[in-house]
Amino acid sequence: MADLIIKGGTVVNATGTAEADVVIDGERISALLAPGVADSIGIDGNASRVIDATGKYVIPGGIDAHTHMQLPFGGTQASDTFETGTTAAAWGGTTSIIDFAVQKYGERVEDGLGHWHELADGNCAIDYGFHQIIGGVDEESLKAMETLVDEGITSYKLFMAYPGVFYSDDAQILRAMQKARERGLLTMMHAENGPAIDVLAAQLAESGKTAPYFHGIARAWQMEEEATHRAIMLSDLTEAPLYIVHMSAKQAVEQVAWARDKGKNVFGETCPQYLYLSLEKQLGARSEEWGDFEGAKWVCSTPLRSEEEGHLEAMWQGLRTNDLQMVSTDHCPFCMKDQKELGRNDFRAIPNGIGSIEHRVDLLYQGVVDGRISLPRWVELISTTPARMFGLYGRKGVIQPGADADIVVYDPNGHTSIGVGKTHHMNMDHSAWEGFEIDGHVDVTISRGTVLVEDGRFTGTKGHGRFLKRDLTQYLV
Ligand code: DUC
Ligand code: ZN
Ligand code: ZN
Repeated sequence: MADLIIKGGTVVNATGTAEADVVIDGERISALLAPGVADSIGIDGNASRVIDATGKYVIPGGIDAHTHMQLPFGGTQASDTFETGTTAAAWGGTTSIIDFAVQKYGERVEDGLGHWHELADGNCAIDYGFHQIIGGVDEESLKAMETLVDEGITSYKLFMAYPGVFYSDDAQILRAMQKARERGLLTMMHAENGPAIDVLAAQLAESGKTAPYFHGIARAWQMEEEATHRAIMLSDLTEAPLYIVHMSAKQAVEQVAWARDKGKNVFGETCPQYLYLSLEKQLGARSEEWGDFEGAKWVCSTPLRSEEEGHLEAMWQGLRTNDLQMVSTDHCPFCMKDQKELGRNDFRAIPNGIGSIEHRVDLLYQGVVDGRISLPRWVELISTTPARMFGLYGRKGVIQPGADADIVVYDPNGHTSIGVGKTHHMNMDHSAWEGFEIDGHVDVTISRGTVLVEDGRFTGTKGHGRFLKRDLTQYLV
């Protein structure tokens, strides 16, 4: 009769909670039943499998809308492959990712996208979609943007940072936004003033300030606030909706709040590292093994910011007030050995990025335990809003009949220790989250009706994950 019933749990959607049994047929949810109904109509005895979720939350699988598997960066590439990264994601309760296909400067967009399919197709343990990085805005790439929607790619990313690598100037941004407005694409922006940052970074390095800590000093909050404001004004002019990625400065969030109060279609994303980790605590760290260089583990852009200056608190507040709508990881792992080490003598050569894909669902749940967000808001942040923002809602992001059976059984009485050493499944020789203790645990992860993780074992396979052709953002209609 049914293939799988998840029984006795509390179903949590973004709209609230309900005691219900979830019935799954094939890859989809077929029914939600009030407690006792499955028994009384006899589905229960006939189901191929019953998972007991008594005392646990049954939530839609996490959607991490900002990941960088195998991103070429700083003379190396992000250390997770699509296989290792999506396997780690499943361990942590994430059942879909949206990764960034890269068009490098001088490369055709179609070729960059084709390469990304070669890397991902057949290798993912969970479903995956792509945003498109446009690394060089010119006549050819503007033309290529016209067909992205047909490929199921409804969002693209520009960089106001990284001159000489991914950087776009204001004229290029304006032209890309005009094209995005025409085609319905959502513009995602890395909003930091790259040219000014590079001057500051060079001045610091030349005066002998080469430790990882100075990465955070060079990438001052003013650089994020200014770029965020400039992106908002260009979006306003072109009427192209705007999504600012990985926000960490409270002043930049104020810019987004200002734009939203004026009714503009501007959205903001932050990441777990900007909620929990700080410039003084992590980048000021010392260890016997790495000395001053320990801080390289936390070199990412935008940078970790000062807790004393109130940036971390402002991110939590933005999530409460909905001035920030999204929490993605910006998962971009690099090992210390041979990768972060490249910048041992100069922070400018440290590849930028932190690996968190396995921990996002847990880290946000800790926000519920700590009284910072509600249970439904947790689900909204980890799953429902990413689904709506990036054209997946209905299929993903909700537990309801007809939706894909992407489901996590989460134990609020369980515990997750992100201990020292290899207590995670990401392809990294360290963890940015070492020592974190979470008052909750991902017990079971299910993707389209297939159990990927249970009883502390991974039972999924690479190649299970399918490419997600996405609709236009559902946030504007
Ligand atoms: N920031 C990072 O930390 N890593 C990858 C690219 C980016 O913008
Ligand atoms: Zn970025
Ligand atoms: Zn990124």
